[in-house]
Amino acid sequence: MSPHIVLVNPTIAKPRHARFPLAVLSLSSALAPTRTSTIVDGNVDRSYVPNALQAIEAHNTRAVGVSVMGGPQLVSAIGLSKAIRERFPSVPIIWGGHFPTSVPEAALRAPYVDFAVRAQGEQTFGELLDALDGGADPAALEPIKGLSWRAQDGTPRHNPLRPFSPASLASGPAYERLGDLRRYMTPTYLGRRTAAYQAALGCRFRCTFCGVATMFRGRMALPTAQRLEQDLLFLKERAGADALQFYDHNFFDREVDMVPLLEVLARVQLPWWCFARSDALVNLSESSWALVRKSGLRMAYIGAESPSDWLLHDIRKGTRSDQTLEAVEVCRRNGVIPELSFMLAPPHDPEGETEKTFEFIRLIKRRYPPTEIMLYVYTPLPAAPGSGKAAPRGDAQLLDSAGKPVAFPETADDWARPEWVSYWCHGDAPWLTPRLQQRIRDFTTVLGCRFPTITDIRSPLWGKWMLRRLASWRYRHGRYDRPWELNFSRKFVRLWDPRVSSL
Ligand code: B12
Ligand code: SF4
Repeated sequence: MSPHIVLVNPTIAKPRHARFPLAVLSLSSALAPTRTSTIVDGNVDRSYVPNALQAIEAHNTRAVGVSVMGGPQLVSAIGLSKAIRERFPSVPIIWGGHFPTSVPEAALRAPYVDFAVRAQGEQTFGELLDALDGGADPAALEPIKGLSWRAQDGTPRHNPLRPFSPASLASGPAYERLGDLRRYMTPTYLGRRTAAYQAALGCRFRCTFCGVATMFRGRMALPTAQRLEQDLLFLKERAGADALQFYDHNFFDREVDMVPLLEVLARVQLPWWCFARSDALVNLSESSWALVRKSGLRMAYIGAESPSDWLLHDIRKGTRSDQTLEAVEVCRRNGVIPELSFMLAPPHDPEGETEKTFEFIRLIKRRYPPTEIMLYVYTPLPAAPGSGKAAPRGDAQLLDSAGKPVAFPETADDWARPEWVSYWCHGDAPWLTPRLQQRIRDFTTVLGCRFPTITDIRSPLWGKWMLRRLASWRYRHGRYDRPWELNFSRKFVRLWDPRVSSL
């Protein structure tokens, strides 16, 4: 048996929002049966740093794999990796996930990261561990596709990307590796025990702003209906799930391929939530919608992004604003709540586009008030090495609010600074003036109080009712500025922010 591997999912969410850590679960399954591994999950285990150190010590550990998304998880991953480096200087630390996939060079500049795995990790990780068994000779590292590493003189090397692989679809997640599954199925507005599940891999679109396009480069694969049914029945009958949150980047793919999967969902009968594109929903036939209704789809998260067709075209979204409106209408007719996400303040005209988006949202709310709205700031990331991702228009000349060129951080520690954590979370960008930041905050407050999200199951009903009443005159008259009374009241009624913790 080869030496042991410790896999860590650093904290990104509160325990009550923890979901199955699918990345480390998938890696752990891919390593078996030739390697043993321990999973340490910082979302359910607040002592995950000492516990990871203990796991390294308890076994003959060959390496530690750390899953890293930019934003708050990067901050957790840095703390963990520094602690490991200090205590076990010779144990290799391998980062994988969206952060090293998008900015591998920044990861490799950190003295506490030895290797960065870009995009899908299962095979690259296995090959890297084999190379480490043999002493990590550069000749053994060079052919490993998807790997970024440091040459002996310290220069970063980015091996070519690995082609897309549907291999991980062959078997279901090895949930037994997670111990008590109830920790991962917490109450949401969908049910008392909501399970996270990913059916398909990847996405066939290549929107320029999206981390998924960087990871999958326009490729996707669906599971078989049999595999889906097996997994969902396990979750429902053995694990006790009573609702499902699909993590598929874009659930509704080509209709002909989706029908067998929708039939499974209609049989399994669990209320569900998913990501979807407006064009796919608008083009779905009546018979498929009948299956969707039967299966219990409650909400579809749709990347509406912008009301401006030129911008949608520019970011290669492939949808139009009229399709957003049509999708809202078709969801309404079929009893599904559309959850629309918008990207505010694109650098070409931050104020103008933001105001236009606010008006579009008002139009949508008039047509179908239950529509949920998620507001983000447009924050394109630098193009990843070898991703072939087109740079967003004007990316090369991104200017901050003072007219100076925007310089992206060059190290992991710099990406962990609060302003860049906020950038990764789509919360702020250097080209936003303080005035525009305030305007976005104010609109978000008024809108969120006027239409408290249905996903918020913890705030008391009286509190939501009070905020709705307080906010209604502001919303009606478009008086968003300085909603001090709402900010004050929200100290007592803490509304849920699904942008931070999802459902
Ligand atoms: C679950 C999830 C969350 C959960 C995290 C829960 C957890 N990790 O336990 C929550 C809700 C907390 C979350 C938050 C955020 N998320 Co999030 N999230 C997801 C989601 C829906 C699923 C991730 C997942 O489990 N995928 C399934 C696994 C199997 O795939 P994977 O993680 O990519 O792992 C593979 C590879 O990345 C790699 N890999 C991963 N880790 C490792 C480790 C090693 C050692 C190796 C070798 C390889 C490796 O191998 C894996 C298998 O092939 C994705 C979208 C998606 N469908 O992927 C977005 C996504 C990852 N999130 C994203 C973002 C931006 C965020 C936020 C930072 C910002 C935001 N506002 O959304 C927030 C942070 C909010 C805050 N303020 O705190 C983006 C990332 C884009 C990018 N370029 O970074 C995504 C892609 C959504 C999107 N379409 O934009 N998120
Ligand atoms: S369709 Fe959605 S998931 Fe796919 S690349 Fe575009 S934004 Fe990303």
